[in-house]
Amino acid sequence: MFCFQCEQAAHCTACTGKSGVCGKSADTAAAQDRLTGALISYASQLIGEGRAPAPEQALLLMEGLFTTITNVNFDPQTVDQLTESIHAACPGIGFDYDMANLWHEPDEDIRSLKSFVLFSLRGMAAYNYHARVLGRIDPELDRFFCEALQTVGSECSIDTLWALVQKTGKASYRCMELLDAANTGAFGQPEPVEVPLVIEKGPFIVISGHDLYDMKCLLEQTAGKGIHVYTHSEMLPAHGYPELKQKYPHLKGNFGTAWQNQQREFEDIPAPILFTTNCIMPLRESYADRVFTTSVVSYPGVPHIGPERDFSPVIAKALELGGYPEDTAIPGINGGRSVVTGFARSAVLSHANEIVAAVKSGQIRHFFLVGGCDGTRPSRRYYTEFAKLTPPDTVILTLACGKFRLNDLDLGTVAGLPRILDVGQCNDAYSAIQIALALADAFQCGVNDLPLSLVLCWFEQKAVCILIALLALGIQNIRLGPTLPAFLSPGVVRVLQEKYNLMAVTTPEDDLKAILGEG
Ligand code: FSO
Ligand code: SF4
Repeated sequence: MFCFQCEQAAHCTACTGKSGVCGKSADTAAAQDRLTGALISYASQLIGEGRAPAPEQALLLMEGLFTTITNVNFDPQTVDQLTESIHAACPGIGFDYDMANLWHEPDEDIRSLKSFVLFSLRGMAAYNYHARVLGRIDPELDRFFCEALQTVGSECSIDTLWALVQKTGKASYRCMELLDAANTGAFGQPEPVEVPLVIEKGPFIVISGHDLYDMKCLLEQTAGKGIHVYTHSEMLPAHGYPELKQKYPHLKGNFGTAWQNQQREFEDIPAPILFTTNCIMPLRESYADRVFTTSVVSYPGVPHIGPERDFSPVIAKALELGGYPEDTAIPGINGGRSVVTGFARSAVLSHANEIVAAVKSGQIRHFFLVGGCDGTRPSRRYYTEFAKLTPPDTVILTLACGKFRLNDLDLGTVAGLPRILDVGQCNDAYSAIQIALALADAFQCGVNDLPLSLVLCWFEQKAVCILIALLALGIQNIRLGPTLPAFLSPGVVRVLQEKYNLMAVTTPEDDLKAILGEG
């Protein structure tokens, strides 16, 4: 197998053995390559027809790309079924693109740029899919996916690929915008909310992943059944949406922390766990009989809830297991009893005047965006340390599952606001960008001239598509860690450094001094 799409890539190079660091088998990796090859050929055929793909064709493309994201699908059979669906959808297809052409491309910069685009498309497809299930479709965007896939499968120059990187970044931003419109249109503008971390006694269900439509379906089907629902990892920001939180009082709180702690946190859990998207990890015996998947997630032997979203088996499992006999605080959340989320753009910008006044009067000196994906590498302690070291006259915006590195820190308030503001999921990077644009507008300067620094952590391909969007928007001076992507060649990194001053994180102390000009 060959895979280097995530931050865990073996030896910071690539996973090449019998299985990847994530637990993906060589069989699954081969099936995902076959699927991607079929998607490239399918997209090329659709582009050849000279029109945007029909909605059902675009949905198939999004499902296919989403399926290959890290920690989504561990089952080669279901991956192969998707490949067969693509073949059935375009019987005229001659042969599929061979991914070995990309992985073994002799020019490392070409391989790097094509991989950067392909992995971004995978992340973007996830956001596009979430928007799509809520009824938001952009045919131009669908057409772009086809164009970009076709280019990845074609011979082209470095200049063409750099231009494609820029276009992909813009399309990624558009995907996030579409999803923001879908989520806020369906569930309202998020509001700040304190989310309990204590699990109340009695039957409950834990729902993980990013899909708010799945969340709504589960809440509807569990209403009035004496079952409580708890979010896990990236589902935490669901509590901020009025149409979810206020309508369904049995949405009680949050269970656990970031994805990489799930095997420990789910040990002997007396409740079912529903994975709606990444990040599912290889299952441990103590909870393997109570895991369910839906949508694009698939794991061998795990019951899968189909597109009709009938969660009856999950509900039956919750009633059978019965939950905890008493209210229970789950170990691993540093003993905290609640966390706060819901500081998306509308909530933060409702304080825009106070924030601007506080910056002008010197009460707030600097803003940091510290967030992104969490992961297993011990060096990710950097982000907790960084947050702890930030001075009291600064504000930290955070988002995605990287927030669990810092969202239980008690950093107090500044100018009447909590010093840590949780903007939401990874896709809510869009919301963070809107906050930055509004501040730039208020100060009549560019985003790069604001007292704002981005200190990001990445893990999988949604973070890749956020990075490519930030670069396309011209955002400079991003600090990225804990390591730089293995798929970025030294030549590509050099250009990104020259053009955007993109840099790797160093130590919290040194980075903070450099940012605040205290070096
Ligand atoms: Fe985390 Fe996993 Fe949201 Fe990623 S849960 S690592 S960026 O999937 O998607 O932040
Ligand atoms: Fe390795 Fe990451 Fe690929 Fe898994 S997804 S095989 S850990 S590079």
